Amino acid sequence: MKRLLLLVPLFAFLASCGDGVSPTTPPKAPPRPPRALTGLEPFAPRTDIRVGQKVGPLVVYGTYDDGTTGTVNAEWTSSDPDVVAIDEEGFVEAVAAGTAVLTATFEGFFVELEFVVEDPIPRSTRDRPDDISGPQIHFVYAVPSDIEDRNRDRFGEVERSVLGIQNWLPEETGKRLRVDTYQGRPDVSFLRLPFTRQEGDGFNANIVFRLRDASSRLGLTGDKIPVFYYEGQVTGLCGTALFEEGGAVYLECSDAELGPDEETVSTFEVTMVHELFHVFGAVASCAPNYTDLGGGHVKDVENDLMYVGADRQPRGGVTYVDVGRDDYYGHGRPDCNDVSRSRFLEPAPGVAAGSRTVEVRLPAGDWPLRCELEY
Ligand SMILES: [Ca+2]
Ligand SMILES: [Ca+2]
Ligand SMILES: [Zn+2]
Repeated sequence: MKRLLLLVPLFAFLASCGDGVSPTTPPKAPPRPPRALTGLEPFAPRTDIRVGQKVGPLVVYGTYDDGTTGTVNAEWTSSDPDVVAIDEEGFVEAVAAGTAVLTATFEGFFVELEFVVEDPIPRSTRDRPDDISGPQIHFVYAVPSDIEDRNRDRFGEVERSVLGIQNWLPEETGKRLRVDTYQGRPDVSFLRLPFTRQEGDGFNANIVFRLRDASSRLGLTGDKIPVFYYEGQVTGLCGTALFEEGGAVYLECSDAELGPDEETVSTFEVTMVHELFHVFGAVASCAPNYTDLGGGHVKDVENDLMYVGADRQPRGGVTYVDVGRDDYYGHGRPDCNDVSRSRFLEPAPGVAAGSRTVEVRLPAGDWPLRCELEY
């Protein structure tokens, strides 16, 4: 009895769905899926990495026939896990120098990414022999005593940041920094600091004095100014400069990538140039658009490199060096500081000011920055 009751509705259901059971009921079209997968697009933060470096997570976007995209839960495999390994969360680790192809598969589609792994750049904790004589800017990767060393010197982030600056600045000005180099590459120093991240935060803008003092361990020789990428935060500030003595950029100020590549500058590169211009004496009170807010900026155009960082606004993109060439760069007045005369700049061969190939990728909200100039 029970059995029969159960079977009857089930049979009725099957019959109504069956093909041709009743000639008066046309066969039902199968439900159309809302969209069909047409391909996969992979994303990696970068594919040129160095031994010991971890990047990720890798992400795979599905592309669909209705023009939409969405992340999919693809499966990754490495052609050579002894060169590039990938974990369950999609994080890639460079194991040894070489190349490896990572393949993502999902629902019958696959897509590949080739990774190139190089050995890390040798670390240096001392000023190495100089390629050039005279005034130079010396870049330092500085890490508080209690903070994880993220190897930004060894993994090439600082070097790419410097090269990005050296490509961008000439397009704006025709000049580049006189950078301390060793065997043709930026002579970047690593500096483990004698204070903690929290102590560093407590120093506020005065941290730049502490950084300068700590850099005595690098044994800098000659007419060099140390500038620091600092692995920590100074609440409310992205950078600080000390006239003729040093400058610092605080890496917790933004989520932007340090040294994305040599043809792109982002928050940290533009901020570093801003601080360097303070180091070189900008902006002097004789500038027509001068404001003493933050220790000497301009107040006329918010796209200006030296625009006062009084308010964070959701801007981004192009940044100009001294709009109108009247305040701090290239005005030529003998009685007012002109950064174009700085001994730390030199003509960049073969680059015309005004040409633009380097992309300025400032995330919205990262500019104007907050900065203080110390004396
Ligand atoms: Ca050197
Ligand atoms: Ca101006
Ligand atoms: Zn400033």
